[in-house]
Amino acid sequence: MKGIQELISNLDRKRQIVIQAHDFPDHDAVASAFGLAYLLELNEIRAHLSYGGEIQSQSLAEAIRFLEIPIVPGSKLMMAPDAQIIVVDGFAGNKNMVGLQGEVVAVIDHHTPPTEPNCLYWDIREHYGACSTIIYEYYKISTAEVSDSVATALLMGLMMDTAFMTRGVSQIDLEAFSTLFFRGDWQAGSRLLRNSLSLRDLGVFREAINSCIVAEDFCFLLIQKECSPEVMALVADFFLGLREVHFVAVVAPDREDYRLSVRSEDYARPSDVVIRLALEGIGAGGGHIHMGGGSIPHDLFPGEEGLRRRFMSALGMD
Ligand SMILES: [Mn+2]
Repeated sequence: MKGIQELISNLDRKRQIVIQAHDFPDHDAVASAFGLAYLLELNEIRAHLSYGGEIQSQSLAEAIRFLEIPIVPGSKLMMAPDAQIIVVDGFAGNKNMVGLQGEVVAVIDHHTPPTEPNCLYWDIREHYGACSTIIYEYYKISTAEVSDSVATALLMGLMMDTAFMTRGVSQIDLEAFSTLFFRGDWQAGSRLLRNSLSLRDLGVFREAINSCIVAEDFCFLLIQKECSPEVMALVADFFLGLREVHFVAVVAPDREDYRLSVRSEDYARPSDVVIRLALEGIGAGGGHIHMGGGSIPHDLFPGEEGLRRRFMSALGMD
């Protein structure tokens, strides 16, 4: 089993170290970066925390303030040209990772990578419910003590990615959950996660309910209103909660491209496989069995009905 010492042996202490969460990060990405930075600090290694894009989730912005997580946007970080980048909860070659200057030396992730990472150190555990669980295990193996705020952050990352332990949960996620639950502030963590929506988001739900197209157990939604990835994900979860629906695809236009969020509760039709198939030649996507995401540049968008048809054929419905 890989661990922090193996990661450290691949780092050059004399060069700057940056832990990078994926673009428009979520709770799991930020928590993993935070937990890893603290563990490196216990080993007398200083790392900077950064992310691409912006933080669009209010609940994440509040968690960062509440837990005093020292993470900054990549644009605000003075990066040395020879900086060493550690990517967490994502893959450097992915669409959801801005090109940073410096060298990607390590990847720690729980998503299926499109290709094998080309860096000194990588630790990818696809069967883990959250990247936070991998970081939990790094602490466990090195018998280091998590701080209260790291425990709370990791717990939130784990609860978010597994939808409160209802999807993609493995044995080790359960162990991390029970350890972190009593170590961190689960009350504050759950309150922040449960209150991710605001009255302002109701318009998106209204539009989604009015515009959803259901064919057999597949629900397709195109949302025209401005909508953060977090709200898209919650819309997708809401529709997956309908008894008749087992696969959901939510699409929303953004500045540069169309963004997608997909959900599946059918092991025979995993989100990541279906989205890659549906976007073949027009965009990029990935994720896990239960959830996935992707994007399509505006000029390649095949239209609402065109995209819905692509999903239907990827789902084997034609
Ligand atoms: Mn994750």
